Amino acid sequence: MKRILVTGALGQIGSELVPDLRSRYGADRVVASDIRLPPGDPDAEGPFEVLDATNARQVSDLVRRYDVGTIYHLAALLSATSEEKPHVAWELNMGGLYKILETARQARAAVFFPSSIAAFGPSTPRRRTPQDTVQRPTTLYGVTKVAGELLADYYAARFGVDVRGLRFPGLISYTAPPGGGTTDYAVTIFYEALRHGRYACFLSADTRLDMMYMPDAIRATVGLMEADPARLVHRNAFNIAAVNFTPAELAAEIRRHLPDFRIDYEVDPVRQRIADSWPESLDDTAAREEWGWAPRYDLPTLVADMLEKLRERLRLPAR
Ligand code: AKB
Repeated sequence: MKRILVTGALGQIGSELVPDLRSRYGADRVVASDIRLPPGDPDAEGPFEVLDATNARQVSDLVRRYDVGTIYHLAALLSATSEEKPHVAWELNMGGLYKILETARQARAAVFFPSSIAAFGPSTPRRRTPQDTVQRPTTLYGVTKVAGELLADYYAARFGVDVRGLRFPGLISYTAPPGGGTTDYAVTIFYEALRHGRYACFLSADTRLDMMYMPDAIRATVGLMEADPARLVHRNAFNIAAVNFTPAELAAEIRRHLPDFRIDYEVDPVRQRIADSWPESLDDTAAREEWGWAPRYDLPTLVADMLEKLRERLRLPAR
């Protein structure tokens, strides 16, 4: 049976997607890969390979060696790091995707590509942003996401590659720490609340954005890849939405569990500018109608679960 390859497996999504795929399809069928080795035994839970996704030879050798039929291509820089290192971001986010799509075309493999709310810009309708609308992002990360969506659709239409994508909102997880995103505040706030009882937020109190708990993001990813292709009108990439809040609203919900928690605001102008260029909320009707998307976590259940799981992970005493 064909195997599954995950690039960027040690990142925020990969850290939870790989175990989920292994429990669904079998540990040996899922090859995790990243630019670096994980700590400990890399093959403890299943096969692991060091892979530079921008190296076409490495990608095609690996796909051939493991007889890969599906690639979840997660290796990318996030928005804030992409603004710091635009050239690296272009190389990895676009160069990597191109190499993956080319390999997929030759190997007749399917591809999952994560797009983002960052694929929209200030001229996009800000509230309940439609599935098909203006996409003129003003961040390099956003430019790579729109270009990626278009390239993925091109490979589907021109070469018949089964490539599908999601426009992820900010993702919240207790497994992997955040890394270089604008929505990272919504993860760091939980660590700081539990450890120190206070947090200095780099976005302003009223910055409203869509967010999603990682278990929903993983279900969406697998749900889309398992969807009947005959029902898909869209491919790259679907709006998906789950939870919508501002830093002040998230802090208020955390305070229901930790009444002494305090939030201050030390706004970072770069990340604030990025967040202000993104939609406040997305309309995910197409995903609901075409493949049955529906989130399970709302703000209260997300916060309660996140605090409980993170407390265990950080080995903090239960309250
Ligand atoms: C980021 O903040 O860069 C990401 C995203 C919204 O794509 N979490």
